Amino acid sequence: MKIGITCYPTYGGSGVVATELGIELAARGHEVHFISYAMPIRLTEHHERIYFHEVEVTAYPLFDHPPYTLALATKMIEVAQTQSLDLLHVHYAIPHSVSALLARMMAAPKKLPFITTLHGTDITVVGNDRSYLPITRFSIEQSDGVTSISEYLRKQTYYEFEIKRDIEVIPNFVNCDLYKRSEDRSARKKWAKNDEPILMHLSNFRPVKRVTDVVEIFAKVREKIPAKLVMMGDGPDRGAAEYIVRKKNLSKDVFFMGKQDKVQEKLGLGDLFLLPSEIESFGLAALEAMASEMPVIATDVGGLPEVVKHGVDGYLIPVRDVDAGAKYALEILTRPDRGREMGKLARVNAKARYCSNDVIPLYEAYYKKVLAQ
Ligand code: GMT
Repeated sequence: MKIGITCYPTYGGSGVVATELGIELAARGHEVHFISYAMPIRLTEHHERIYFHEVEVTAYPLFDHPPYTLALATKMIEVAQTQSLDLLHVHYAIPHSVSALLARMMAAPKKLPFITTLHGTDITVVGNDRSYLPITRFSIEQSDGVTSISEYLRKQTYYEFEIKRDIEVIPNFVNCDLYKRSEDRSARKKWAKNDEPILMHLSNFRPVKRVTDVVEIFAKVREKIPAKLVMMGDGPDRGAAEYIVRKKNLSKDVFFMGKQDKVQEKLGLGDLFLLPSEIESFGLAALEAMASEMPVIATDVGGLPEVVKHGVDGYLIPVRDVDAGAKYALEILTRPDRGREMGKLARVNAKARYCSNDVIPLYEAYYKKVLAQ
């Protein structure tokens, strides 16, 4: 198939999922055309059958807000026609599904179906804003296919938008061959000279991720045992997290790595992953950590209970409850095996349900179903 994929190319879960999906589809012989305003951040290497088409938004003094949605629709139809695309697959409803809808209308009488994949904040935060709700609902209803990355998000979409149409749950996935525990344990020394336990966090540091809670949990752990914290990613709350680290005299124990590519190389070195988000429709970073054999402490919200099983491959805590987070972290890290058994189970569970080898065929089958409609 020839598939046009649109996503936010920046540091965020939906862009990561879209990019990994494109890479996996291309590896399975499909031709993939990314259409966005910049190269997706995880598209760092050359891949056969993957192409990138940049959307340029013309500036004009009259445009206080250059019309990206229209420029994207124009690029979509141009790529669809010149590359003979079979379908468009947009990730994150706003504004991508609106652009795809316009492109489909422009393509008529030729068929150009589009699928919208809902990721989370497009429904739970942005889409639910009254000003965006009607157009988001409309573009979801008009999509030829709609998928959601968790059961939670599917239910939430029905509830918030009162939508009647089918929504297929196709969960997020991880490449289990790429994401695994690192054999090179000496690489841990750059953070933990004396082989202290390493806690990790990976996100876009937006307020919803509660990165300050990550630091608070770590500080409580550090009061009891030697440990290190590796913070991967960047975003608005990094300053606040760094401030707490300095205030608590933890600068020697906490490493702010900034935005990372090849996160799998770092995740494979950790002992415990923290994801104390306010809301999370899935929690892709938790899944990547589990595949890397790290137990996960996450909040008991949204789609996270679908990914992390409390007491089995990690623990679920209430939002803001840093005491519970620290208690469970210490319970895991002071075990004689430092949580290795739990970490191994995390990988077993991740592999059982979320390996790309099993999930990508679900997308392929869904594409075929939509094309046959
Ligand atoms: O919150 C983010 O990381 C950004 C956001 C996005 O769309 O880029 O992430 C959402 O999509 C991810 C990939 O499907 C999910 O793993 C995240 O749980 C979801 N974020 C929220 O629901 C807050």
